[in-house]
Amino acid sequence: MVILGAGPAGLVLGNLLHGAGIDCVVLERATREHVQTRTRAGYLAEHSVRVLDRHGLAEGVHRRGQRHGVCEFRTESNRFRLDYGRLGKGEQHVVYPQHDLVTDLLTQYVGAGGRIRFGAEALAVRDADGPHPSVDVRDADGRPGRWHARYVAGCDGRHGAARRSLPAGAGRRHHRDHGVTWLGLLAEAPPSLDAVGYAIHPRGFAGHMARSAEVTRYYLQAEPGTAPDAWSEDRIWDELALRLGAAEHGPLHRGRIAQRTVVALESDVLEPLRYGSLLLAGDAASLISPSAAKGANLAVLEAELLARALTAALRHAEHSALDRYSADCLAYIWRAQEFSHWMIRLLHAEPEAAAGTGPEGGSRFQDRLRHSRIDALRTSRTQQDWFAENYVGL
Ligand code: RFL
Repeated sequence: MVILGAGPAGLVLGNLLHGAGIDCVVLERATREHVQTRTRAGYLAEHSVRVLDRHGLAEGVHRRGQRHGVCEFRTESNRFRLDYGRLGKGEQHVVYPQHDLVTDLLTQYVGAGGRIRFGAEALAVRDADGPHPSVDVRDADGRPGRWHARYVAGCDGRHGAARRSLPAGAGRRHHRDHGVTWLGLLAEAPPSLDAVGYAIHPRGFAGHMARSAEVTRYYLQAEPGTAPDAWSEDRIWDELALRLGAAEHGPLHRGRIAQRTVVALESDVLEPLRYGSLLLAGDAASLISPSAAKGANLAVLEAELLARALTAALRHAEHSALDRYSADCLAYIWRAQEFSHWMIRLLHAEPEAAAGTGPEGGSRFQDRLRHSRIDALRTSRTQQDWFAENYVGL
C-alpha cells in the first residue's frame, strides 16, 4: 500500500493501516520539519476527536487542546453570541493547531515502526486502472524511483500527483470560485475575544480565531489579487479594529504578524473518489473553503473510512466497503460544502453585489437577504440549532 502525502489524511490512514498490520509506506514531498511547522487548520470537530480516540491517536489533543463552543457575530448595528456548544447536538470544537496534530500522528506512526520517506515527490501514479499500480517518484537529490503496490491512496492535496494522474474523463470535477479572497494572518498576540469572532461589515469580512494563549488567527477579506505583503501591519490592525468594532466592543491585542497567506475561497470536488486502485482522500478528494473549518475534519473522517475499507479488502478479501467508499464520503463532502457555501454567503456580500453590478439592480437584494439571514440566526432558536449542528458536525 502506498500513501501519498503526510498531512492529516495520509497520516491517519498510515497509522490505521499500519496498526491493522498492512504493509504500507507514506511518500511525502516535503521535509519532516516542514510538515511539522506548516500552520493551517485549528478547529477539530468532536467527530474527528472521536476518530482519533478510537485509534489511540488523541493523547496530544486531550492534553493540549482547548475545548471551545462560543462564536460571536458582529455587524455595524448588532452583536450577538451563539453558545453553539449548548445548541444543536451540544458538540464543541477542540482548538488544536494542525501542525501539532500532524506532529503527533507522525510521532505515533514512526514510533510504531511505520515507514515514511520524506523528500519523496510523487510524479505520477501509473496503471491505476488495474490491480498493479505504481508510483513514479523523485527524491530530494533528483534521483528517480518507482514504488509498486496493490492500492495507492492519494492524500497529497489538491495539487498532488494523485489528482494529476487521473485520466481525462475519469470522473467529474465540480469547481466553484466563490469570488472572495481572504488575507489569512497569524498574529503573535493573545486572543482579543473569548469566542470565534465573525465581523460582517460593509468594508468586508473580518474573522478572529484563537489558536493559543499567545497566537491568534485573523482573516481579512481583501480585493481578489491582493499580494500577501500588500498591507502594512498598521493597516491590518486598523482594518481589523474597524471591522470588528473595537471602539465599541473592546480593543484588539496587537502583536507582530508572523505569517500571511492569501486564501482564495474555492470549492473543488471530484466524483468519484476512486479510480480503480487509486483512492483519494482529504484535500485531494475535495477542496473546501476554510469558512466553516471543515477541510481537516473531512480528511480525518475519510481516512478512517478508507482505512476500514482497505483493511477489509486486503485482509479479508471483502470489497463492499471499498466499493462504497466514494459514495459514503461524498455524502459527507456535499453536506459540508453546502454549509460552507451558506457561511460564505452569510459572511460576504455577493461579489457582483459589492461591485454594484448585479443583475438585481445592484447590491441591495442580495445584501438584504444576507441581513435577514443574520437576523434569523440572532433570533430563531431553530436556526441556531441548525447552525450549531452543521458548524461543529460533519
Ligand atoms: P495536506 O494537509 O495538504 O497534506 C498533503 C500532503 O501531501 C504532500 N504532497 C506530496 N507528497 C508527495 N508527492 C507529491 N506530489 C505531493 N504533493 C503534495 C504535501 O507536502 C502535504 O504534506 O492535505 P490533507 O491531509 O488532505 O489535509 C487537508 C487539510 O490540511 C486542509 O483541509 C485544512 O488545513 C483546511 N483548513 C481547515 N480545516 C479544518 O478542518 N479546520 C480549520 O480550522 C481549517 N483552517 C484550513 C484552515 C486551510 C487553510 N488554508 C491552507 C487555506 C485555515 C487555512 C488558512
